[in-house]
Amino acid sequence: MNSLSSLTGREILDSRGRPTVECRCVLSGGAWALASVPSGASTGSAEARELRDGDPQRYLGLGCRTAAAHLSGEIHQAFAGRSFADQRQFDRDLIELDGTADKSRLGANALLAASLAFARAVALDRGVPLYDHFAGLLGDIPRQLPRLTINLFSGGKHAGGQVPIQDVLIVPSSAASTDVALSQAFAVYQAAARLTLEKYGMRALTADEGGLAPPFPDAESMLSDAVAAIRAAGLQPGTDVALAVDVAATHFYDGRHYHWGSQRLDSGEMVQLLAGWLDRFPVVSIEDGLAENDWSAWPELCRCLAPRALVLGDDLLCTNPARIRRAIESRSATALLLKVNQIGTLSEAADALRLASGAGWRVTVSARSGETEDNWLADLAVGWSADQIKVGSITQSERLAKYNRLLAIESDTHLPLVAWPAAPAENSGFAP
Ligand code: 2PG
Ligand code: MG
Repeated sequence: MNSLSSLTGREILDSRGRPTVECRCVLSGGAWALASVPSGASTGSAEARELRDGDPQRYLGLGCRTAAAHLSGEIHQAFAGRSFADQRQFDRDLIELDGTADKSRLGANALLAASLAFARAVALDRGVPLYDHFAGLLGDIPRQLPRLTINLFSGGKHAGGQVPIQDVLIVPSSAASTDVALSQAFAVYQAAARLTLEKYGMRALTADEGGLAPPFPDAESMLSDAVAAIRAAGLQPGTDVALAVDVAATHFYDGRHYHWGSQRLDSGEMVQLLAGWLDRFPVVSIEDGLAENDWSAWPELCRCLAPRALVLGDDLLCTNPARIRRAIESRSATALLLKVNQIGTLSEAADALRLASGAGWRVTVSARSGETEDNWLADLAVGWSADQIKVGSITQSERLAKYNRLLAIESDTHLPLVAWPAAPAENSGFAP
């Protein structure tokens, strides 16, 4: 491989107008690439730490000038002129240079920007598509395209908290291609926007990821409105289009109780509430149904939901191999939500993916609520043959960058779209 000539960091803005980090990586042969990193709002406490400037006079302390300066300064100094055997060596050296367990010294945002920009520059240098290069990091080839899970309705931290849960997503479960899945998502989204206007008397206001966010009276209205929108779009709920939910329960848990409207639910009651949804709605995946540290209740959640729905861990797992191992051993989940910036380097995210797949879990590659127009996530989901991808809604360009890239990859590769784990209509108690 050509040696690395330079790394340069820059502060740029994400889809919420908040600073984030972009890195430019130049190789000695002339190949160069940019990559930028996303940022969450409903973050898990075990996530690697973004470095923020903390100056209250500027972007409420959220500036990323220090992280960007580390890229152009210390990281560049340590890496320029060197050759790396592979991505793993590059990432290992980044982690060693930082020297902290949570990447807080140089910043997980700086480290991930470097890790991604290096991968993209090497792919360009090799003359291969980024998805092929990502697959090569696992010693694999791309085998399938991920099934889309698309944000329709939003609540929780992404929508001002009008309902406790964060997202109701649609899953075009029988679509044979990304192209068809997106056209179905458009039809359902339009129907949902009309329904919002009729039922709540307001234009379609959207949340951080473009999901519609009317004043739902409760979480179950989000599910029944989603079913109504699927029907109004001329599609069959549960057969053509199923539902996924990100409960994001960490964010309404006080350590003992879940604050559910005016109710206080204990863990067992929360599990029963979610299990009841599977009988009444075509829900095929439940993410963070319990809080990230409510470990003792997760096995019960798994027993009650699986195999009818995926039990997907986000805050619970934080793309962290140690937490994933614990969840596998305690049978606490059946699927991993993989967010590369939760762990901070590509190689560690690859380790997380290997662990989860090795346990027979499904994997959803996910964007963050604060995104940029960069589209590497689509290549990652294809290269790592993820089962699902979660990008957000279909109305904002930082989301469309990923969907459009998936469309391009689909037409270039003709890879098959992965089947949903089981036909939802057969598998769930929900009668369409
Ligand atoms: C999530 C993500 C994306 P955030 O909880 O799954 O929807 O949100 O990036 O705010 O953590
Ligand atoms: Mg989540």
